[in-house]
Amino acid sequence: MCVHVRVPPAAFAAVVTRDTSGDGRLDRVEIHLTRPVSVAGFADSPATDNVAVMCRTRTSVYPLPLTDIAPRTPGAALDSVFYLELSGDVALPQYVLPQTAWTPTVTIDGFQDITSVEHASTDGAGPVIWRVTKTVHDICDHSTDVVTVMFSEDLANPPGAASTPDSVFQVWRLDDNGNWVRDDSILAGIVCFGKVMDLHTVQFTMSNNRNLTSKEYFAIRSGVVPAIADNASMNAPNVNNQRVPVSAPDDPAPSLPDPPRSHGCGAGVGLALVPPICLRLRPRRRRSARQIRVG
Ligand SMILES: [Ca+2]
Repeated sequence: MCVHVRVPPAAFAAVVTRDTSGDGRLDRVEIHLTRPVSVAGFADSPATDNVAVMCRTRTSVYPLPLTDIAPRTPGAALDSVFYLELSGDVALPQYVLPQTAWTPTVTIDGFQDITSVEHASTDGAGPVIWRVTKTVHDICDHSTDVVTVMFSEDLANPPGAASTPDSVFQVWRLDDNGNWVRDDSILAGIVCFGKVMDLHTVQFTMSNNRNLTSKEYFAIRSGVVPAIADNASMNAPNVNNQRVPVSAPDDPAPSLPDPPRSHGCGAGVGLALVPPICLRLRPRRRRSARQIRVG
């Protein structure tokens, strides 16, 4: 008598999101199975039609289309870890949203070797900077400029009074040849962050009187102490986390200044004196002796 024993399908041991490009959007979901399965049977291109990656936010449901399924070990006949590569099409509605906190569900149908039970992913994507905005209060006094930095997700410990901006951020600029040049010195001397707006938004004032422009780009320093990490899973930023240009308004027309404002974030910080009006006077040209008409 011949007895056939059917091996149960592999189940999900873990499903983890990735943002390998560091642009704040998910570009990979990594699935770990409880046992190796045939790479040829699962990772063939038609398989993408049978795999659904779906993210449900509070307001919408976003399908995340696949472009490829790849085994972790190139060339292997069997593997237990596969990369579901997600489309980075900018026309997708979710492209405009930060996704590093998303935890989509994965469903795989039509493969005897793999369970068809839906599985939620865990957050494996580190935070990135999503937006940097400079607010000008007095065009004659850059030390009153306020910089607001929004991250792509909540942080475990947003930088505050104990951190300096130049210890948290890198500042980059594109030179005339299109090459990146790093210059963190533009933040030197700013002693702390002035305000933590919420878990993903912080502010500081350009108390060093330097002029931050839209030519400067911010990125997160990787490996900073205290480390920047997301609140969900303590994921650190990628080394290649994206560089975001400062949104700085054009120089506004001269106007009456705001009332004096505080520059700092701790005890003992005084008020800045703001001049009542900003006038730039050009020296009067004196007439030379030749220009004096006689008679
Ligand atoms: Ca995250």
